[in-house]
Amino acid sequence: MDLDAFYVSVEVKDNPSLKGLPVVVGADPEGGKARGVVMTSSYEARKFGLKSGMPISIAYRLCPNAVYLPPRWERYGEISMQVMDLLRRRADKFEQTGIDEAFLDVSDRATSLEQAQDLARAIKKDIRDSLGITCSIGVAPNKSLAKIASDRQKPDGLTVVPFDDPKGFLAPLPVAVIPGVGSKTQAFLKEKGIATIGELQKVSGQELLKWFGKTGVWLWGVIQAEERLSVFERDMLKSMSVERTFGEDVEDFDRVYAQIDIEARELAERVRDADLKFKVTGIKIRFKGFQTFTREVTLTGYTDSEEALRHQARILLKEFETKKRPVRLVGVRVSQLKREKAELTRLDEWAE
Ligand code: TTP
Ligand code: MG
Repeated sequence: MDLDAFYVSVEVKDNPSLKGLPVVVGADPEGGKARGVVMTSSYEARKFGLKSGMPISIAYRLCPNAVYLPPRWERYGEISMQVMDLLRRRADKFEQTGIDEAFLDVSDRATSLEQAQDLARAIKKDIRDSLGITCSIGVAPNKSLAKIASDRQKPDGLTVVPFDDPKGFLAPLPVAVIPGVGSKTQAFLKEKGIATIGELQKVSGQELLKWFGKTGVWLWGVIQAEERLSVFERDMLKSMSVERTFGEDVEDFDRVYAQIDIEARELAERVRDADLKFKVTGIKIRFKGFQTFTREVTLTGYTDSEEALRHQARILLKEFETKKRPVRLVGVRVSQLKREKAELTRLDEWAE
């Protein structure tokens, strides 16, 4: 499952008057002069040639009338979590692989392709009815094929790979649909006269190994539909964070410190509510113009102390105080989380 135009979908959900319009989430184009990038754009905007990762200046040239919005990561994280909670209940095994994508192993609960397809339809309905956004799903005998299939009929797609002929499904597709096959690999294969997966399927595993080393082995598994990676349940969050964009860019660094104190309190509370302890503390700071920095520090032990979090975050922020540039966003983050009683951490032992 992969959500459609995710960041933009959330913006449209929260502001339905944007529906049907070209919408871009990313850097402020500043009349075409800005240097940031497009994070994502609505399918209406994609008709003008807009793409994720494209310089915002080019996007602005292609589609000056689009609605350009700054990202609201906190909100996207919230919706992502709600989607994942819905999905998890529908799977035997579940693996979230990005903010808007996940694998569901349903081989126990769906014993036929039809059942799997029905389940996919039910999931799409779930997500639409309860969250008002759409997703695309691929049903396939393995993960790499499911991922490729999920991308075939975006947006709001459902693509089922025939289990008796997965190789035939792949054969007509261009090699570029394989995740990880970028422009360099495409150019290399083109030299060899290979444009489609069908053509690539005729190349022996030995040859692929010669061309690509270990990656060739993986590639062979994908194109021969032999890949058998299991859906891997990650039972815990890797990190938690709180961040805020200031209403207007902040020049007075004391306000940045004050904000980080507030965030540290909120984050420490969330960590304790989840019965977690953390070992790594980090900060994120974004200046006007979107230049962004992160810093982190590993503590000597696990803790859930708000005081420790605030203290470390302030230390990490200090190096940026001298930059004397307007601050757009500041955030605090903890990682290496563990659901266990913390070793007693004394104040002077926090940082290594
Ligand atoms: P994707 O799933 O790659 O893109 P998408 O959901 O916007 O569109 P699609 O319908 O094609 O799936 O990425 C998910 C989110 O991750 C996306 O909404 C924004 C963010 N993102 C970036 O910030 N930068 C990028 O370069 C990409 C590709 C995504
Ligand atoms: Mg997506």
